[in-house]
Amino acid sequence: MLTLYGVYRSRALRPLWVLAEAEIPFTHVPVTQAYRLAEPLAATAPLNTATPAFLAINPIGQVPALRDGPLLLTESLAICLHIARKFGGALGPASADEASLMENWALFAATAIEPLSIEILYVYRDKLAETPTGEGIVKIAAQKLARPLARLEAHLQGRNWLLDRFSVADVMVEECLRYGQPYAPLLAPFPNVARWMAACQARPAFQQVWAARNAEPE
Ligand SMILES: N[C@@H](CCC(=O)N[C@@H](CS)C(=O)NCC(=O)O)C(=O)O
Repeated sequence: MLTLYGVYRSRALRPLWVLAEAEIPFTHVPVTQAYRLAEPLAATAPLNTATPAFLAINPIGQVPALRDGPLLLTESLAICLHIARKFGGALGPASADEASLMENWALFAATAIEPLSIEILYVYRDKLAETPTGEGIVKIAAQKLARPLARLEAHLQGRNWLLDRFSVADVMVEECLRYGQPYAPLLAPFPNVARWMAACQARPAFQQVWAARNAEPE
């Protein structure tokens, strides 16, 4: 049985979505980020990323983590790839080349998208979007995202999904790009990307994990 550590309001949402897509049974341990703990959240989160019990699982003290028998993984996108490859049927690769393609999209998401989109997320999370500093950070991040987004836009021309079907590649790239969505103008020049994001987020499994996320305390 798989055990996934991490609340829905974290990068654990990525593997939780993959698990929901493929209806894979698993044990969920909702570990909360220690930095988010303040009353009343603390009362509902006895296990958090700073507790010794969790640090024994992931010494970096971050979620998600996945245990699959003797295997322990602590990177969200590696966890997504592992679940999809081993248990995910068509969500995972059907050939060695597809496995390479999915890894390519994982690294694109982690290196070209997430470091910039998360800058946008932090500005909105910290309610700085209306300040000159916040506006500056968002505009620069959006400018830098234009290049990877143009690449994504061209790839999605005439395609519904990143591969020839919905797969873990879509989950990984969508989830990394979602952090930039609070800045509405971000996707305006990229209609294929906007259409694909909407299609990803309309999937019943995404809706299911998103509802679970929204049911958690902020
Ligand atoms: N590279 C890691 C980053 C994980 C990460 O930053 N997790 C955050 C939650 S989304 C966390 O656990 N933060 C708690 C902390 O850093 O103390 C991954 O993608 O799995």
